[in-house]
Amino acid sequence: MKAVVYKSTGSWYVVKTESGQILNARIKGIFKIDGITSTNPVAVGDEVEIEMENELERTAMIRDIHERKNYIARATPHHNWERHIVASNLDQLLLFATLKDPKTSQGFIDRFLIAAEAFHVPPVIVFNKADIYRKKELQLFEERKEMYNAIGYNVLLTSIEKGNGVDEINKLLLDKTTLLSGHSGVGKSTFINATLPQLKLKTQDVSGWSGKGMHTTTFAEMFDLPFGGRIIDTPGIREFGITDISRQELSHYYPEMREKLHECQFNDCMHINEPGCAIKKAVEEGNIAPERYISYRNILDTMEDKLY
Ligand SMILES: Nc1nc2c(ncn2[C@@H]2O[C@H](COP(=O)(O)OP(=O)(O)OP(=O)(O)O)[C@@H](O)[C@H]2O)c(=O)[nH]1
Ligand SMILES: [Mg+2]
Ligand SMILES: [Zn+2]
Repeated sequence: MKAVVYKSTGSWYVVKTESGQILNARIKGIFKIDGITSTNPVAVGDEVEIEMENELERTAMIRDIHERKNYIARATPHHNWERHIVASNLDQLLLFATLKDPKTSQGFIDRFLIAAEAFHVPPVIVFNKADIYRKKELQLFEERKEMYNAIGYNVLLTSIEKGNGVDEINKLLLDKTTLLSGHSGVGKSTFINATLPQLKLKTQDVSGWSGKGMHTTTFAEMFDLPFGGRIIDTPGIREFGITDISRQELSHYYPEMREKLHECQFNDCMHINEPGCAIKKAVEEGNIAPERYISYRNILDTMEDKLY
């Protein structure tokens, strides 16, 4: 029987069958998926073959996994930088960021965008908590929006708590499977509650950000949207470790660099200080945002430390 994985705790799963039945499922024995070594063999979004175990208790056994259309993986420090499949079979990524309480760094956003490019899943960036932004943060938002729009990324400003932007996001979610990600405390679960009030997902209490980095959501979980589509809530992440990208390839995942790479004098140019580098020239001439080039160099440096 075919089913889709809606929740994964690492040791058990919630799956939904084609007829809409919700079951608790486990994996039988050693489960190996060809070509992929990850800390979790089955992820949210996976289509699986199940076998009923106990009708009364609504339990099932996962027997097999169907080929993934795509997936998002990240490296985590908890597992010696081994890769962890966050979710699979996605149409889009929704990155929640904030410019205050907590502040999402540009480096974090860029790492996320690199993953989106590498896994071929289009991203949208949402800057939430607009209600607490002052002049400084609003100005920074405008700069970021302009920078990311120029290279093809959609950027929104929302205040989920005030109900601003919820409809706008929902329009983007229609009939798609969307992975929601971002730091802890940026309002991911608050957004899902705004769209699906009957869920009453746990969100950080106190009014806002305690600064302690407490994670409220602990497992990835997918929800059906009433208007069509699905959204996956995930636990907040501190950093997005990039997997399976070599230093040489990194610039391919910057869309604004990708289109100029072939103009570099050397085809193994790393765009650091090689002669005839088209990327450095574009930065100097104002055609590539200096902030993006700086993030490229910073990420390149961390890759030397084998953080990939
Ligand atoms: N000021 C303000 N606070 C918000 C807004 N949206 C959410 N919050 C608050 O931010 C805090 C964190 O929200 P959550 O939805 O729990 O954050 P999360 O991203 O799900 O966090 P994790 O589950 O830990 O990853 C809560 O106290 C929310 O009330 C907003 O637009 N403005
Ligand atoms: Mg949450
Ligand atoms: Zn170059």
